[in-house]
Amino acid sequence: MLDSATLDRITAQVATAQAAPHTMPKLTEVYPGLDVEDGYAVQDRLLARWLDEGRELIGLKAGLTSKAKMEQMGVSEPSFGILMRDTLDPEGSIIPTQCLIHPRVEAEIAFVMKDELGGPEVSIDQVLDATDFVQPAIEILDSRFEKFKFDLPSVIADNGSSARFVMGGRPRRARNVDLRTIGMVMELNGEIVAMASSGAVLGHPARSIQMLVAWLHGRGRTLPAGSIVLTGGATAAIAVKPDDAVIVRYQDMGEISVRFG
Ligand code: OOG
Repeated sequence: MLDSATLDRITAQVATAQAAPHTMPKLTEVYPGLDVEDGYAVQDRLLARWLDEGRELIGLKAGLTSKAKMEQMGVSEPSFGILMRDTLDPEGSIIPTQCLIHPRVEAEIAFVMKDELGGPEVSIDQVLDATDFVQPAIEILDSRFEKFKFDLPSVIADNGSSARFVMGGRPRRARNVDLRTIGMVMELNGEIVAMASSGAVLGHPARSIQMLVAWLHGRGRTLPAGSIVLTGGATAAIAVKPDDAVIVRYQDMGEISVRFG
């Protein structure tokens, strides 16, 4: 584990790279000792800092949960991150790209929790029982690392490349749709660029929540009622630039769109 002063220094560096977006070298190149736990220690410090600034925690994200994403990024384990309320944009928003470095979009299924969930081993049934509704989401990722290249400890310290996210489409009760087989088709400027089934995320996107809850438990925490959870991109992420229009059509869950300005 890196010492506390080093973790503080890395936190300040990441916070600045996110607030006035610019790239930085991969953290493990500069701090070869940085491991996954250090990455999460940086995330904890980022959260404390953002809460101090009056920002609000609205949920959590799981990332690198599908084969497509793991292969694209060369990372073989999921990561978890935090979602702040001011990074949520309404459906149909125009997202300014001047506030982003090299944005990418991905289609996800979001869960909104009605009950607190905790413990070392919750079942899929317990996840579904604790869920208020599931809803289409587009996550806009923006790695603060050069060329979007990182390893697991570095991307965790960068809060899983989180930049913005949009929720929309048709919210459904989790038990009223078959979450293993929801088709998702992403179009960029009218052309299909990616498609997947929701089962691409660990066989069932509720597994992301299972893993998240187990991970939280290991840190003495639970998933609070009311949390939004992004379960991870089902397809590889697609790069976007100004004037791009993205729409994702979900089977039985409507569609969601976003534009870039
Ligand atoms: C890391 C974050 C991945 C997802 O849904 O897989 C992620 C990245 O690919 O930049 O959030």
